[in-house]
Amino acid sequence: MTDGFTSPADRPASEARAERLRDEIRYHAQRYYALDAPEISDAAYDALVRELEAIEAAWPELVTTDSPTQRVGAPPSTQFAPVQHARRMYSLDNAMDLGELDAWLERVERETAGRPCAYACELKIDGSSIALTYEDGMLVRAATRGDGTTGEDVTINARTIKSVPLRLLVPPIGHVEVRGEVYMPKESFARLNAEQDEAGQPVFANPRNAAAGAVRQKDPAVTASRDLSAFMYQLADARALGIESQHAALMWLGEAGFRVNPDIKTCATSTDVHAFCEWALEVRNTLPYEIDGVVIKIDSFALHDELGFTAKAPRWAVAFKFPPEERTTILREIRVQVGRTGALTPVAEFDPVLVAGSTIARATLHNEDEIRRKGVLLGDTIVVRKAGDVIPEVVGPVERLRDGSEREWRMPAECPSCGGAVWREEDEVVPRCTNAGCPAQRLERLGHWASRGALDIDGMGSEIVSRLVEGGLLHDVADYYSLTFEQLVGVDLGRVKKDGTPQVLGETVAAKLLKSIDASRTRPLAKVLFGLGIRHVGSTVAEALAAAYGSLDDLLAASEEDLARVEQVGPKIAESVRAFADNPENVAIVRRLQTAGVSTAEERRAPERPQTLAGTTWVLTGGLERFTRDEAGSALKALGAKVAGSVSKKTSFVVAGSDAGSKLDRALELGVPVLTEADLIAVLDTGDLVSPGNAGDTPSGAAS
Ligand code: 3BA
Repeated sequence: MTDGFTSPADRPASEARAERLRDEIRYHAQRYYALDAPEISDAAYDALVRELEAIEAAWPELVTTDSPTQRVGAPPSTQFAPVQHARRMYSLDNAMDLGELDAWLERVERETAGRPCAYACELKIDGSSIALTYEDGMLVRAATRGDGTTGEDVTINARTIKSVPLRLLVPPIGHVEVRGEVYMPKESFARLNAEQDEAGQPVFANPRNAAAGAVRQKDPAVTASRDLSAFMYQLADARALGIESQHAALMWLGEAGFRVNPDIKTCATSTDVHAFCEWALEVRNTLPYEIDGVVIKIDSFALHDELGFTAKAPRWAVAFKFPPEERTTILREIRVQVGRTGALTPVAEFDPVLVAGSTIARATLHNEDEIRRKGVLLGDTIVVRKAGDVIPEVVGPVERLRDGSEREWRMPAECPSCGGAVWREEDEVVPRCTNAGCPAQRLERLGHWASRGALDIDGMGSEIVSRLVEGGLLHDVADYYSLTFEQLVGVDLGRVKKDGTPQVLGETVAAKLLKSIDASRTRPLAKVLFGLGIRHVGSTVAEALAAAYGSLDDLLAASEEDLARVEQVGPKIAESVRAFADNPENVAIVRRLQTAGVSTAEERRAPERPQTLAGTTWVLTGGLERFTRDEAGSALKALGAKVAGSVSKKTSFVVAGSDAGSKLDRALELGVPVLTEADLIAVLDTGDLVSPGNAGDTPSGAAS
């Protein structure tokens, strides 16, 4: 022990320290597990737990039953049904550096002395553990880890994850349980957080919290929209299937249809294990998902039995944890950005630093409260990192490095773009510029309309948009649709060419832009809705509203109460949509968009016809006059019929056109009713099997 609390004389100090640590850990565990809103880094949290563990190891009598060390994981919530794990889901012991890893490797080598011992090395995916149960090859249950003994039944949500097979690709075998990690790819994490920020919702600290949150959604549709994936790495009861090693278990999982991380390696020596860890550290930033270490497992299951478990974790596995990538830099400036809804967002600008694979120089500070909470001052040395390896984030100041020249930052009282009044509503954390004509807001609104997630006007980047605004060609989003070739050609791009002449928009680019603008006329309603930039209407809410109303006109006519009844739409969103619809300027823009041919209604699919022909099988033969055989086949299928290529005893009807050959002969031979094209048309028109003319009789079981 190195913490100084182990000598007998220190017992009272240790006890007091342990008590404080427990309180602190409990507090942060709640922030982390229950609220998905951690206040300290995972590394700092781990450090607190380890310090407490060290004290408790030295003073076993100080261990209390309610100590956070006495249980692993989160308390099960009441929202999902509890699931008792058939076999406990252990946790992993951590090796925080190469020294601790070596200590583990040495112990293992000692305990397995004389026998060949290989190590199965895997990347440690930063996600949320899941256990999947299959009965006779079918997925019957998905459970979170919970406290390792009892998890939560999240089956309906897990079923939305495409890499979770709903049935196994191997021949059905009674009962199979597999375990692994559900995660959110870095890119999806960044997108989700951008959306959360946009909607004024708290952002997720890392992809693990985002994945855990997504798996525990009340509405599986929300889970489905979060783009989760899963890697499986454990097969419970593998040995009942004759599988004797981790490596073989992973192969089996792959064959059974699970996603298995390809970057696995079986290492013969501790040198090889080291090399794998170094390699993982190197590729870490190039992977599309977040990893926070390497898991090293003894390959042979026979050796697992020998080594067994501690109270919390297997002795035959260890997690080598990567050090968090944090860097220090100097905070030079806090600039205020004006969003398209007028929201003023402070953005930290600091000396560029290389973190997790790329150089960052700015990070959003979200709002003034956040700056106070973090306690950063202008000129501070700050610790920065990337949340989930993606999003630049200011962790906090290094207060000891202050020299007194640092200054506190205040939100300006006027909009930095237009000088307009700034107003902060009581229940909001962000102040807003209240000037609807604010040029910064207008620019953002116009750029948003053209952006990928909205109307996706290819080539219409923020640069060109601002030039068009400056040139007086664009005021609002409807103006995009009246732009002409003559107006676009020659627009000053604000740059000079090598020869010193100003660069202007050329004919090719102008033509391309007009084509892109034209293509944007037929985007789905949800994109239009999102593009309008109604407050609190992010892309997910836009999808829900589009699905519920089908047209912009119906949506804008809806009452607040009616709107609030839509799934995922609360009173705040309903109020905001209503306020948008009540503003005549907005209505005028919508009308102009419609006049310009922008589609504001969902293409209504023809309502599905009743499946009156379900259970019947049809064969079409010979030439038809009114349609091709394919068309006739599709029409039959639309009523639930099956269409086959050859006549058998199972055929319900044969439709014989002109020059029908052997299929007709076979039908007559088997006594299958034969219909004419006229009969077929009658069936398709009515959806019913009306007395088929020359067939004479209607087979039993067919609808009349
Ligand atoms: N392997 C996480 N536990 C893991 C089976 C043991 C294990 C993990 C692992 C216990 C990863 C603890 C939760 C748990 C299944 C218990 C991995 C990863 N192996 N590759 C050794 O990639 N995050 N986590 N999961 N049982």
